[in-house]
Amino acid sequence: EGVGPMEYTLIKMKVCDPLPKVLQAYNNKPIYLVAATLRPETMYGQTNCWLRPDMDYIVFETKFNEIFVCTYRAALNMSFQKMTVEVGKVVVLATIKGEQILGAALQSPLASYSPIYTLPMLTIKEDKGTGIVTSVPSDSPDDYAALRDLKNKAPLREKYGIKDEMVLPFEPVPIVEVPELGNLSAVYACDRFKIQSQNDRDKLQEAKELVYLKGFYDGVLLVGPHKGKKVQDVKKVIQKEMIEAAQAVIYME
Ligand code: A2H
Repeated sequence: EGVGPMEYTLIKMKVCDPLPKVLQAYNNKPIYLVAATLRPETMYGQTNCWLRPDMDYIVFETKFNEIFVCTYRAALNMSFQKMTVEVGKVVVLATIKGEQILGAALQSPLASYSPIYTLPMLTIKEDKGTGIVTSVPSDSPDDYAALRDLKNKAPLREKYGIKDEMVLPFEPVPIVEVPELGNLSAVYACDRFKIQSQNDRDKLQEAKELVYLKGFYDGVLLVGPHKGKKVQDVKKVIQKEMIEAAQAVIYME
């Protein structure tokens, strides 16, 4: 972790009907799960959204009459970044557990799959980002390992009430070509470091470093209007396009 604030892109993932029970009271406004990412240019490859089943999330309203779901900690940061009506104040509409919104259908910006579903990831940290993570298994070893766990382990799906059709049809999408690592660099890295599951923390760390650095410096986009351009040249451009389309916002912590 560097010194000073870190800039994330918050991706607004719209909750579709039928709304989970705990969100039904807010159906007169658009409801978003907000995911913090460092890689806005990879949103073409989203296959699902990760939540931690045992973690608390809050439901609150932004100053633009939208409902956001994320950790209280992140909401408070957002309020200081002028995203709520009153700076530094979050009006908590509800506190919910991640497990209460597992299996929800979402529409997420730029994703080629629609809808995608909220699925459990047990390694999400409470003190980073929003506690909600968008999943790009083509380019993120953590996401690939966790998605593969759910695909391979029916009991894990059953434990959290996840239906097969929320997981099995979703395959990593080739979106960035990385020299030597190919067009599914996270899949390549998980194979090379022989990662068995999302709990292989040390090997996943090595895989992440390899994929993240090479992806940023040498990656070339394979899809969308910026196809053929280098990741480092389009990251900011794609972030700006999503912000202008009200699909994303900048978030610092
Ligand atoms: B990244 P950093 Cl394609 N707990 O987004 C665990 N992981 C979290 C998190 C939390 N509370 N909040 C965010 N993250 C993930 C895309 C991505 C990401 C790709 C490749 C690498 C990558 C799609 N998932 O991150 O410690 C989010 O996943 C590699 C580090 O602040 C976010 O960006 O550097 C990244 O970790 C932020 O982690």
